[in-house]
Formats: sequence, C-alpha cells, structure tokens
Amino acid sequence: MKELPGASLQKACRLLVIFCVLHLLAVVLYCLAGSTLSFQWSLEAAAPRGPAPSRKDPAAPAPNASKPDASCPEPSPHLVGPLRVEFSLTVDLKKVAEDNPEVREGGRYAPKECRALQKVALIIPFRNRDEHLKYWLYYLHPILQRQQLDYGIYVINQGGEATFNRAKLLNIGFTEALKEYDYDCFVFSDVDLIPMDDRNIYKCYSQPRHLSVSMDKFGFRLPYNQYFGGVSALSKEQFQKINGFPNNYWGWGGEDDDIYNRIVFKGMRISRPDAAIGKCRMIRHSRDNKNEPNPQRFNKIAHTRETMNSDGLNTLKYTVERTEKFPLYTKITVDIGSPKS
Ligand SMILES: [Mn+2]
Repeated sequence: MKELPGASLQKACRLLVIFCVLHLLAVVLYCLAGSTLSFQWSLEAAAPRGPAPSRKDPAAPAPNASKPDASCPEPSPHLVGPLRVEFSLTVDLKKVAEDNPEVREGGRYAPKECRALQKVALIIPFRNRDEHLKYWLYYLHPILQRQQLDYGIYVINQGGEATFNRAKLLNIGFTEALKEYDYDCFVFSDVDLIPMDDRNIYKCYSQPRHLSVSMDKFGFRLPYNQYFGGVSALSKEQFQKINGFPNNYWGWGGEDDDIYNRIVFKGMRISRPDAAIGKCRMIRHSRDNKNEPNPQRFNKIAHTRETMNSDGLNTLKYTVERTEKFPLYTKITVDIGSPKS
C-alpha cells in the first residue's frame, strides 16, 4: 500500500486511541476494585462478631494512635445494638477464652486504644450454676469489651449448705474487688441474665442504675415501678452512701426492695435505660435448693429506714475459703455463716 500524505496525522490518531483505551481500562479496573472493597466493609459492618476493638473503619483515623492516654469516646464506636441471645448452644469455656484473647487471667480487661471512662467490677452471686455462668461469660465478655470498659469479673460463691444470701454475697464482692483494684463502679448481676443490646452500658451513672428493665420473664416490662432486681450498677460512692446492701435476707426475695428503699431514703433515685435498649433474657430454671422464698421479707422491707444504718457494709462478716483465678473470671468461695450465727 502506498503511503498517503496524511500518514503522520493517522499515526498520531492511532496513538491517541490506544491511550484512550488504556485510560478507560484503568478507570474500569479502579472502579471494580473500589466496589469490592466497600462491599467487604459493609459486610463487616453488618455482621460484627465477637469483640470488635480491632475492627478497622477506613473512614476514621486510627483511634488515638498518637495519644494512648486519651479517654475513650462516648459512646463507644464498637457498639452494634440489638443482639441475638439464645441458650440452646453448648458453651466451651476454652473456646470462649480463645475467642477473647485480650481478656487477662481472672477475667480482667482494659481497652488498649484509649483510657476507659470507668473501672467496673462485675459481681455475680453464685452457687451451683456453672451452666449459667458459661453462657454469661460467653455473651458478656465480647459486650463488655465493645463497651470499652476497664473491667473485672468476680463470681462470689457461697460455700457450705446454709440458705442462699444474695445481698451479702454482693457486699462481699464489693469489698473483695476493691482489695484487688481501684474500681469506681460496681455492676451486680444475677448469673442467669443476659442483655440483648450492647447499648445497655454496664457502667455507673449519676444515680444508681437499674439495667435489667425489660426481662423476657416479665414480658419485657418492669414487674413493678420500684423493681431493682436482676442487674444493677452503683458507683463506689453511691454504694457506700447506703451502707451497702443488707446482710440478713436469707432465701429468695426482698433484698432488692430493701436496696431500693436504701437508695430512696438517702435521697437518690433510680436511673434506667429505655425499655428497648434494656431488654434481656433470663435462662429458664427451677428453684434452687436452699433458696426458698424468705417468709420474713415483707416485714423486713417495711423497716429498712431503721435497719439500714446498722446492717450493711459496716457489719459485714465473712471468711474467704478460696480464691481461684480462671482465664475468664475470678471465683471467690466464702463462708458467710447461717441465719442464726
Ligand atoms: Mn433466675
């Protein structure tokens, strides 16, 4: 073929077309890569699993990377909201420990990326409920870590065969936890109650806090307005102000109403999360041995005002039989005497 006069122009055009095609290709590749990445991110956000502290949000700067002393933000960026809670699975505590590698011996944790707003001791009154404790640890450790709390788990195990005494065990938990660390907040939780929303923060507020406000057991409602049972949180100051909890409620019932009375008589009121955030599930169980309803409870709660200053932290007597440090909790077995001693 003969070369035409406009050959150099044609060559230039061909180069331009090749350039354009390459450019287009680059743009298409870039877009594809971008959309797969953001697809992955949205998957991660939709299905958060376990403790989230290591989850990276590409839009946010590394949290306090340059300032490890900065306070944790409020609310925690790791919260996910409503949670599915069920009790059909079997829990292997070894696996729970593996899934929560940042929890230290005795059930201690503090966020690495920032300074926790509160140091919280979680106190669980306990006897012969190992199956329930497994569920509690399985569900609560990831939640408490997402809430960015500096926390420790204390299971207060009543030794011996005497009637169960929940409130006295809670007083002991308060006292023993303070010997170990400078906690400023105490969350008192029954072993069989699991929150269904991690926005229900297990910390203290300016007023004593009732956390288990809508239990499945009560049709997700408060059974009565003064109800303070299940899970509650008091700061060190609030707890000391009411002389702790009563020591002489043996058997089931009444001690939570006595605690409510103490709070009101000292001029405080109850703070609560709203009913949706305060939903929780109770593990179904039959009544325990040695925890029969206390027949004296109605008479006792009628006299809190007279008894609260002479029964509580200032008259607490017990002996520690044994302290065990497990990977996910500290178990303190105590001799608390019996109703007559
Ligand atoms: Mn129960």
